[in-house]
Amino acid sequence: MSISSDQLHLRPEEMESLWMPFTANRQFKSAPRLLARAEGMYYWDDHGRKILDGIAGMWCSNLGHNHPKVVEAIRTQAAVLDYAPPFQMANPLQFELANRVGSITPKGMSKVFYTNSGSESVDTALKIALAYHRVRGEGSRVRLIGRERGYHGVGFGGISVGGMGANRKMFGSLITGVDHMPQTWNLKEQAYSRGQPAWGAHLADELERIVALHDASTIAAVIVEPVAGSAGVLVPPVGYLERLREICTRHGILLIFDEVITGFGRLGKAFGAEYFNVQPDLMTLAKGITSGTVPMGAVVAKDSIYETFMSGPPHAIELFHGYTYSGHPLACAAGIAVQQVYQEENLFARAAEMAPHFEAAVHSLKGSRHVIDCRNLGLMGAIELQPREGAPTARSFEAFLRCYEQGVLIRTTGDIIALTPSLIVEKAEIDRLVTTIAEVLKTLD
Ligand code: PXG
Repeated sequence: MSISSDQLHLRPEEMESLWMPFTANRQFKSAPRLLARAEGMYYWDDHGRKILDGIAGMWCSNLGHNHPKVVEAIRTQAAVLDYAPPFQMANPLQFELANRVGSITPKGMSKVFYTNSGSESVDTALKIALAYHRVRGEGSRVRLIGRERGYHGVGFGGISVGGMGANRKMFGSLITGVDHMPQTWNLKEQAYSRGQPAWGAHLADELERIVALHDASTIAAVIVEPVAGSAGVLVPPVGYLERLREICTRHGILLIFDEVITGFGRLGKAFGAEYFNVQPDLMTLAKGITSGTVPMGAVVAKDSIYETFMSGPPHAIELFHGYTYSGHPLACAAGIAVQQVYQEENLFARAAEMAPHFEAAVHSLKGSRHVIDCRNLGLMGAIELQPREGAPTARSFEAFLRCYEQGVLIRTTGDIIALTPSLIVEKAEIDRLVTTIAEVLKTLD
């Protein structure tokens, strides 16, 4: 299907009504970048220019774009059942997808609660954690612990436990009773780590300090991303997650893994929990659950947590929480097709096979102009640049714009370039990503 470029070019006045998210609106509208079509590893812009997608859309299109089986599933479902209410009712696809997701999660963790985004998944998981302790008669466990540089979406719960200053400072006092562990990345000790850094497991002991300060009896849950994504691919030091797990278990605190990015093959396994062999109590999912095709998120809970809620009279609602679009039929149809293709095409294993080539490619940028660190795990990679004197983030944003001019889509956060290709990426495409970045860095002040 082709769309004529006449239909797509926008005049400035046609862009006025839209307030764009996490975007420099005026800069964008003065030089818009419009994506018109996609297939596999590529986008095409409104001029018909082909663009290699180095970031799986935005960490979500794990299957690559417009997989024919997924397109067909969504198309078919749209004509069969457009919507069904999810409270006191259900549609059959909800069960099928929950069973599929529940079959690849860690053992004893098979209860799937649907949301529509990562942010909703995080707020849902935090609420489940608080409610769980209350149902068990430990209602004093109300504190939530996050981590500096954590990204847990943009809901009030998510920004409260999150650790990105810019995402928090405009929005008042946030939710109370939150504390933060230190982030785990250290340039001096960890620069150019391949995979997990050897240094830094002791940073988990900061949780012990926080527990001593507040007392375990006041703490409900700890939430971390197994690998921090948005903050620039901060890979957990060897032994760090194991120590967090041990401290949480010892103090009766729930451990939540935010697997919105690390889920569905990003690390070469179904989930970070499997990759690191550390089991959380709750997991938050989104993005790869439908490979970004239809908005959807989910929280996966340990069976024992679900069972704890199933204790009141059978006619009573156990959890006063949910969304109009929880388990939307189109999202479920997309999710089922996506999970099938992950399996048929063995894509998680493929990502694991591709990871060494990706690692070598990311680290080939060591020595390139402005580069101060390269790091990676699975199909997540970051290249950190020296910020320009007096103008932080300017250099990486220029790198983004120039790569885009060269037909390569990357993402930047601060002065960090992130790469996170779809699981179908070929070696030659990985090579093109890094050679383009290397060439662009040469041209930057
Ligand atoms: N948790 C994590 C770990 C995420 O990465 C969310 C929650 C929120 O998901 P929603 O679906 O509400 O956006 C995310 C989202 C980037 C980038 O380039 C990453 C995300 C979103 C936008 C940009 O780093 N992750």
